[in-house]
Amino acid sequence: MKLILKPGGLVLLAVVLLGLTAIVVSRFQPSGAALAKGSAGSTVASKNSTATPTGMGREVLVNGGFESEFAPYVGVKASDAVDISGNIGAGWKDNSGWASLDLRYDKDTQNPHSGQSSQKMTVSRKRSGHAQLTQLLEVPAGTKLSATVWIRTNTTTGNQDIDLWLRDKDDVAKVYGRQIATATTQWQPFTVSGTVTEKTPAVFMVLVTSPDITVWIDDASVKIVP
Ligand SMILES: [Ca+2]
Repeated sequence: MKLILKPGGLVLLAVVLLGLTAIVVSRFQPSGAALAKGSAGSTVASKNSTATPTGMGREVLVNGGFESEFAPYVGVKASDAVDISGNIGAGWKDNSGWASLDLRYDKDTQNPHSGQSSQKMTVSRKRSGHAQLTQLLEVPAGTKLSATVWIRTNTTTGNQDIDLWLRDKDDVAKVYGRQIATATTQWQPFTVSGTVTEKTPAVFMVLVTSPDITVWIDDASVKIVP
């Protein structure tokens, strides 16, 4: 009797294993896909950072230097009023699909702050909303974060059209930190810090609020601090 059932048992075991594998894959995919948008390297880095949840001084951003591959913009556009195109650094994601503006992302190699490249954002014809470059931060509630990012613009005088945010991914009212960056044509570092209070992922956001501006971003960093 046992000999007759054995092949059936093996088939059942295989089905169960396949089912478990499907569940594990489906659970990991959303955060990985949201972070990487087609970059396998960033997905792996994201999982690695999740595997070590604590550690003072640990870098939680992926590809802050914009030296990894750039990938074509892929996102949901809420209406025809938004036109987003170009290439975004691996690990980063646009969140401007709900706005009414023209926005182009480019890999820039002319004048990076360090390395070989920086992220260029060109905003034009903005009528509502903001251009938003974001990256999810997989850290537990209670984590204090300190963010730094180097920014320059095409404007000759300092402007206040760039907003740095640390906030909850879903709840726009849960703002952990905010700093307005007065950027110029020269590379300058800007910082923002805050403590994560929610269990949902946090997000680091560079908001470009000007209706007509070009911004370059490089050497971003978000670290866990005491
Ligand atoms: Ca760089």
